[in-house]
This record gives sequence, C-alpha cells and structure tokens, in this order.
Amino acid sequence: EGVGPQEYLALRMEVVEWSPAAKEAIEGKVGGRKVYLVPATLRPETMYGQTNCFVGPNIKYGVFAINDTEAYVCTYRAARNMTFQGVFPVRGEIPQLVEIVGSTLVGTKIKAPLGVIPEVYVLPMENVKDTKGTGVVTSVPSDSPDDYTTTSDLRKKAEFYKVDPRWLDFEPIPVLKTDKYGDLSAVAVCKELKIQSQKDIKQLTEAKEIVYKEGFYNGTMVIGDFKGESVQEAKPKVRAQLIQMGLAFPYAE
Ligand code: A2H
Repeated sequence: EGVGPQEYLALRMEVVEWSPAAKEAIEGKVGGRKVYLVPATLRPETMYGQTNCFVGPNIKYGVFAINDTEAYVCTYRAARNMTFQGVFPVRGEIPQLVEIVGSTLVGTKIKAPLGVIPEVYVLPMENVKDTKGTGVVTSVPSDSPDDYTTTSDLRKKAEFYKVDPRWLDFEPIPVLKTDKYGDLSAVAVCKELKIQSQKDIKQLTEAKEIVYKEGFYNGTMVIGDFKGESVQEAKPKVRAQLIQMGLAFPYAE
C-alpha cells in the first residue's frame, strides 16, 4: 500500500430486492434504472465464495447514474475517482441521483457474480473504511479473516446488529486450498490466532497477511473454470473473465 495506484476490480452486484428502508429512500429517484452495489476487491479469484456484501452502517453512499438505464452505489469519494476513469457519461461530472446511508441498505438482496450462492444480502461491518475502495466490500469468509470474523459476530449478536438471522444462513465456501491451511484458510488462521471479534484489529491484520501470502504463493483453485490451476495463474484469468462478461470493471485509486 501507499506506493503507486492500487488496481482493484469493482464487481457489479445487481440489486434484486431492496430492503424496505432503501426502497423508500430511492423511490422515484433512480428513474427506473437497474442499480448495482460495486464492491472493490483485490481477490477476483475468490468470487465463487461470496456469501454476502458489507457496507459501513454509518457511511453515506450515493446512487450514481452511469447511463439512462443503470446506476452504481458507492461513496462519493469513489465516484469522484470513477469520473476520471470513464465510468460516467461525462468526464469530471458526478451524476448523483440520491444519497443513502449504509444502515438503510442492510437487508437488500443482490446478485453475486460467479457466486455459488447466486443471490446474497447486504450486511453491516464496522471496519469498512469510507476512505478506501468504493466503501462497499463483497464478503468471502473462506479466504478473508475480516469477512469470516464479521459474519461470525453478526450471527452471535443478530439483534444488536439489527440483522435477520436468515440473511446469515450460509457456511464459508471452499474456493482454494493450501497444504498448510486446507480449503478454508481464513477460518483456520482465525482459529489459530484465537480471534474473537471484528474488534481484534491487530490479530486480524496478522491473519490477513498470513492467509493472503499462503493463498497467493501456495494456493490451488478447487472451483470454477480454472480449478486445479495455481491462484497466481487463476487470479488474472478470473479478473479478465468477469470484465469480459460485463460483471465487473477496473477501478484504481
Ligand atoms: B478483499 P487494501 Cl477473499 N474498507 O476482497 C475495508 N476493507 C475494504 C474496503 C474498505 N473500504 N474496500 C475493500 N476492502 C477489502 C476479498 C478479499 C479481500 C479476500 C481476502 C482478503 C481481502 C473479499 N472480501 O482483502 O487495503 C476488500 O476485501 C484483505 C486486505 O486496499 C479488498 O479485497 O489492500 C481489500 O480489502 C483491499 O484492501
């Protein structure tokens, strides 16, 4: 981090059914457009294992028109970057249709491109930063310690976090395997480091390092078109496939 631009992939997760609060907030504001949440990821090869999507409950998002028929949900900050990357019709303009706070989006059902679970729910995560990516994070608990720990927290305290337990009716899905940690490496490493909750920031940082390095250098895909190939080989191929299929677009910052 820090040196040079970060090349993310922004995934187009189409809204299938708005939460009641989001429906009310966007009513009459999006002109019949299809709306997509657009999480930024560095791990396109893990998209098979998506189980949900995260927003920061206190983060303000915008719905931005990319043309007459489609719109994206992301932070205003991300939209400002996108307008110089050719995402909107007029370079430099930021076509915001409506503003919506993260907590309002929770419970919205969206499509998960390439996902074994084709439709997933939007859930809240305290550690989502509004200063990174698009402020939306797709969740892959098999390979992301943040995602695994947060979904476990939400399950333990569903009422406190105002989530319906039915939105959490899933298990981590194996995507890649390593000799050291098996096919659910985030789960294995979180257990090894005895991570209790999403508030264990220091251990989570360590877990992320370990899981990322092990997966990238020693991982083999166990699912998808590149099953049996190394993670290093599969990563750019899945990225290219998602873009080619119109399910994602490059986003840099
Ligand atoms: B990654 P970097 Cl399987 N706030 O995608 C917090 N986290 C954010 C974010 C934000 N605003 N925007 C993106 N991210 C997450 C997949 C994944 C990711 C896996 C394993 C590790 C991992 C599925 N979640 O990231 O600081 C996104 O989650 C480990 C860091 O820019 C994105 O990739 O390097 C990653 O952090 C980008 O973090």
